[in-house]
Amino acid sequence: MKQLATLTCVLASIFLLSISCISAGKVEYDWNLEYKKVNPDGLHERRVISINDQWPPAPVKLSVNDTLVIHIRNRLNEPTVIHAHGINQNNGSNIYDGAGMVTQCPIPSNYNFTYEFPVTQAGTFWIHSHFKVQYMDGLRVPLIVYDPNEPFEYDEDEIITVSDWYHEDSYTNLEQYMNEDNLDGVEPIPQSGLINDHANATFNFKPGKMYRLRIINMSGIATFGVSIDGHEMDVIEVDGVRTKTRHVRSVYMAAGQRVSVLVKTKDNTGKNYRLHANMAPVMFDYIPDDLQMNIEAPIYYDKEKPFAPRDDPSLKKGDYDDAFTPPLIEAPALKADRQINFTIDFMENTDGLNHGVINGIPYLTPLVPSLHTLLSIGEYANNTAVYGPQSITHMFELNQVIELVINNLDDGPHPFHLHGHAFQVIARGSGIYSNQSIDVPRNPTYRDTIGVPSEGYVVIRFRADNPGVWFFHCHVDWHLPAGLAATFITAPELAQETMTLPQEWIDMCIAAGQPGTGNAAGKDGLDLEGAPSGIRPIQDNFMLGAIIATLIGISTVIWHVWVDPGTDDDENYEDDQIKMDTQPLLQGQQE
Ligand SMILES: *[C@@H]1O[C@H](CO)[C@@H](O)[C@H](O)[C@H]1NC(C)=O
Ligand SMILES: *[C@@H]1O[C@H](CO)[C@@H](O)[C@H](O)[C@H]1NC(C)=O
Ligand SMILES: *[C@@H]1O[C@H](CO)[C@@H](O)[C@H](O)[C@H]1NC(C)=O
Ligand SMILES: *[C@@H]1O[C@H](CO)[C@@H](O)[C@H](O)[C@H]1NC(C)=O
Ligand SMILES: *[C@@H]1O[C@H](CO)[C@@H](O)[C@H](O)[C@H]1NC(C)=O
Ligand SMILES: *[C@@H]1O[C@H](CO)[C@@H](O)[C@H](O)[C@H]1NC(C)=O
Ligand SMILES: *[C@@H]1O[C@H](CO)[C@@H](O)[C@H](O)[C@H]1NC(C)=O
Ligand SMILES: *[C@@H]1O[C@H](CO)[C@@H](O)[C@H](O)[C@H]1NC(C)=O
Ligand SMILES: [Cu+2]
Repeated sequence: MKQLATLTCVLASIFLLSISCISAGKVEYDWNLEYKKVNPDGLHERRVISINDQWPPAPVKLSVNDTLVIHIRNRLNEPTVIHAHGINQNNGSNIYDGAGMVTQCPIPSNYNFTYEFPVTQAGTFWIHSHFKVQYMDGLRVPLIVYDPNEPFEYDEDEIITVSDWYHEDSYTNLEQYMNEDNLDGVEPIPQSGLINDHANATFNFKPGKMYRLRIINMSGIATFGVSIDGHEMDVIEVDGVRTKTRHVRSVYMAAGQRVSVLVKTKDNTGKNYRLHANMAPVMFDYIPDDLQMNIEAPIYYDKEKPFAPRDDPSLKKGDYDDAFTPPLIEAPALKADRQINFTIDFMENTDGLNHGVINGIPYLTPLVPSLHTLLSIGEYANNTAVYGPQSITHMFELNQVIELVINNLDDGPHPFHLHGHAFQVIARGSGIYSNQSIDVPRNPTYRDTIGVPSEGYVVIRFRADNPGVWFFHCHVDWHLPAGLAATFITAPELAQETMTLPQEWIDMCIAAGQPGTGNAAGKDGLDLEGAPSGIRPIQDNFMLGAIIATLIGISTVIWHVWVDPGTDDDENYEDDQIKMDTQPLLQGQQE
């Protein structure tokens, strides 16, 4: 059987049929990672990470219940690690989650490594590097999981990616960002926005058809509003979760989020239209004069025909809400067993750098990946201390329902992503959440990435039903090395019983000169000497009291919404404020 599959692969390669080899539920890819020079915005040539000498890389496609196999050959002169964003890895495949120094050591240069895991969720996902800020060097690929029993009907299925684009490589940008001269934490501003990884992407629509457009936000930082002139859209999926059909004129998405919409095309080919992807200014500390915030791509019915006029921007204001897209399969809000309260902020720390902090502590990467620690530390695995003084570890019992409150004191929004689970979005609002009464939705949004508004909060709930180690972090790529991350561990004893740490994983750490087993310091038991620690905000009590007093004072003021209200030159979001507070969640019941 295996040989037959190999033969099919060989034949497929000879006839250049496909780079994937599909056999008996196994979908296999060979990825040769190398550098390549590209110029997708036509403004500047730069080095990217290519897959099989191709950039943008071809999307990964498979069907639900297939096993995805990716053989990585790292021919870069830097390490890498690959994460399938939104895939829950809940079939004992935690070791393939690909979060650098959380579930594995990065794959060293000139090293081969194979990912292999079953995929039981259908929908729109993406695969990206989870090593430092490397995905902004182009190592990011759509991952589409088809369902033979798809409940929605459509004729065509297309991918639209939106992303920001930097001319500098990510290491140069990171050096400038995490720098003593950048105490305000001003993030690098991209030079362009790309649709399908190109400045001049075009689309063709056939008349009288139903299209499913899978929109994926692969940005490092930019948030976009996406719309099509003259066409309406029905949201049917967020983050790999089918939703009740929701009629909108535009969708906006934070980094990491995905939305599928159904679009009925015109029944004649008389005109062509434009797809818009407008970057929301709220994510940027400043807007350079030469940055094109509003990008467009033509949608052709017939290239000979004229374009329809652009829509009146007022049609497209904020009718999509990433916290209010109830799932198709209704599920009431989970009853929380335990509450965890994360207060997040950015501030100067004792190392002279601006860090993101959770309850006053910046995340520091342990010397041993946390999953390696769990699987090699024996009876200490249920002690959060062994994962490191600053890995911000929280431990859950199997099937405990966790209510996680994220209070954001920062004046920028942060899209948070949980590995290994989707979560229910219970509430989102301005100011501080401190158990005040909220209208709990009847059928809460269920997704894996949610925007936490500036100076606002989000309350999410999830069932800790996935034994192992799961990263929880801001998906603004710059904020990961800045420390806006935490480690969640579920049922460590059960994880030890059901998983083993393969020698190959340990070897990869050793090849990089790091310990592959033991606690966060690579030692036994509770001896944590040498584990990264000691970086703390300079204002020790981090002025929480003062900041909260201010926040409570302004909590009645309409806040910066997650989707930015816009500036004068941002035609699609000219409304100054969109009041979202708890409004979208009102139709729920008081719990
Ligand atoms: C996009 O099209 C414009 C106008 O035709 C052209 O000047 C530019 O070079 C193109 N950009 C790329 C990246 O092909
Ligand atoms: C995938 O597997 C699950 C569990 O075995 C099964 O319930 C489901 O019907 C399968 N889906 C498809 C499309 O084969
Ligand atoms: C694999 O995933 C399916 C679907 O989530 C679940 O029903 C099954 O129990 C999982 N198997 C293991 C070994 O975790
Ligand atoms: C990695 O795999 C390739 C085939 O894909 C092989 O040619 C190469 O020798 C392998 N390298 C190492 C270091 O094992
Ligand atoms: C993608 O996410 C970023 C960061 O949150 C955001 O600024 C950008 O607008 C998003 N793009 C889209 C199309 O929503
Ligand atoms: C941790 O595990 C040890 C033995 O494996 C057990 O004695 C201890 O009670 C556990 N502690 C907690 C907090 O679960
Ligand atoms: C979370 O912590 C913050 C800061 O200490 C506090 O103001 C807030 O009331 C807490 N919220 C909850 C739900 O405990
Ligand atoms: C909020 O409720 C939780 C659990 O009921 C409790 O532990 C916490 O102290 C409360 N926080 C505040 C600020 O009331
Ligand atoms: Cu962030």
